[in-house]
Amino acid sequence: MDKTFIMLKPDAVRRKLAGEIIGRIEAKNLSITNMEMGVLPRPRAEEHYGEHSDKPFFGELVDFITSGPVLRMQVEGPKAVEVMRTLMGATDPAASAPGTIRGDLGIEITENLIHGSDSSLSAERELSLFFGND
Ligand code: IDP
Ligand code: MG
Repeated sequence: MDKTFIMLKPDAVRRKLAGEIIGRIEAKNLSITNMEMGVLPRPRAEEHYGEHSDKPFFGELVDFITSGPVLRMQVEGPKAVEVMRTLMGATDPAASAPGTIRGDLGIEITENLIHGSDSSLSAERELSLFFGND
């Protein structure tokens, strides 16, 4: 079984879409094997998004991701990383395909509802950062 790190962003929680999104993950027959809710401390958010620290949108991204509670999950299943990226859709919800979480539920690039690890290596790093395992 593969594992990935998924985080429902503050817009998803604020808009009460957590149930809708979790429903899609479960309907795909992936398993949620750890879950935690809370506001990310800023240093933790900056570490999580460290790869983007030199991008012009970094400050906005960290402001947004710390703006309210997020729901963090460990999700397991065959090809969990790739399957979740497919369910999520492209980064910009304005361009994500209909049928995907971002394509169906979002329209702005910052408020794109969900984070999912982009590789097994990122998944290990992110699961270790948030849940202390890999
Ligand atoms: P991903 O979430 O699909 O993996 P990344 O390129 O890793 O996309 O970017 C991380 C997050 O940064 C995105 O989910 C999005 O919220 C935000 N982001 C990415 N590109 C832009 C941009 O051009 N402007 C504003 N925010 C952006
Ligand atoms: Mg990414």
